[in-house]
Amino acid sequence: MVDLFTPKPEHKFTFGLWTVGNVGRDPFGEPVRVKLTPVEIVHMLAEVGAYGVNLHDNDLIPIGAAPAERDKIVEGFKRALKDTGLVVPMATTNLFSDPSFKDGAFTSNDPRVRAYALQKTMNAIELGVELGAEVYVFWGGREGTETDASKNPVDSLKRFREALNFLCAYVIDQGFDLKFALEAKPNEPRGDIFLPTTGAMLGFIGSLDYPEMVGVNPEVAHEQMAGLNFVHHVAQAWEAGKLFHIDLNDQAFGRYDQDFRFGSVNLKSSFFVVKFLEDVGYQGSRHFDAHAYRTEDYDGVKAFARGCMRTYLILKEKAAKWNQDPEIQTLLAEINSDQDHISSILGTYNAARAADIKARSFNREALGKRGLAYERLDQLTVELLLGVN
Ligand code: GCO
Ligand code: MN
Ligand code: MN
Repeated sequence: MVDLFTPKPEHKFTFGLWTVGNVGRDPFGEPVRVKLTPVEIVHMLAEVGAYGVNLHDNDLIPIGAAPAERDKIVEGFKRALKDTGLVVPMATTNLFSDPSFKDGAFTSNDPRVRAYALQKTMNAIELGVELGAEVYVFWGGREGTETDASKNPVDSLKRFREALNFLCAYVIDQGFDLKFALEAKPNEPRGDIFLPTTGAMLGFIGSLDYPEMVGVNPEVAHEQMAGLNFVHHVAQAWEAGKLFHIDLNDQAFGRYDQDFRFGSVNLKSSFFVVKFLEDVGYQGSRHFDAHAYRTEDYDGVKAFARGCMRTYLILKEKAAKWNQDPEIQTLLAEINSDQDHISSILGTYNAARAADIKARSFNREALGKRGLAYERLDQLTVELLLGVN
């Protein structure tokens, strides 16, 4: 059935090879689905209406593959992209699966591991650029500790900074048109991961040699694992001009890293994410970093992928409705009204303005008594989401 919410490439939905390709292994159980080839995944994504496919180097090329094998795989993959019209907007490095990275990559105490991580990343950057990627994600899954006896956190930050500076300079030296996006996560697979939130990453970017090249890739589940408000993190990243990419999925607070279908757990917060991205005119791809329940076969995986995208499109329509709803808009106008034109005396400091503000008298009691009607506003939002109005 084709309807208003049928995903199409123009919607710019992307999935990682590792997402729809997830075979359902977990710490307690073996795979439940056969492994699809990257070419099969590309065809599946085209069938469900995605725009692009993102990848880690080793999602496509087995670690340790000989150059000839690499080239053959890339050639076949490029053919699949051409046949389906899918693009590769983002690429990244797997710096977490191989045992050599068990204590981190760029923050490992062992300089040999740090050098190997640089080598692997430079090769993976070349692969990403060859496939057309414009954004390169850094998710430091193993950059952390179980015990703080093991690593000096200050040295670790210095090492991470040194690696990013090195790789930025490499990209510039190669003449690649590539931006970096740092993805924070508080824990899993490490006990604690350094720079655990998007806010921490934003602060860190200011300390880099090429801060203009580096932004963030916030993920719904990661901020929620930390018990934080995802929309606020996305907003801060956007306001800083740093929202280079986004990982959409869902997650119950306080649980393990669930990677559920977008919108499957926290509908209202998913709504505000979509509304934010659409309202500000975010132009990047809408990437889903999630996977199907372990109960599913490949029909279930397609249902999962379609579900992520349909929910996004439905919430996008709800956001447009919210923006046009007369009752909601009346309430918003009241909330944002500028009684007594006080906003004219706010703004940048100057001595006259400070004197003006000091001289005013404010009716503190009346300010405290004023009801703000956020209950009504929220209920209207909920009813709109429930399809009642
Ligand atoms: C996770 C992360 C990863 C990264 C991916 C791209 O929790 O495992 O979200 O899926 O996003 O490695 O860098
Ligand atoms: Mn994740
Ligand atoms: Mn992610």
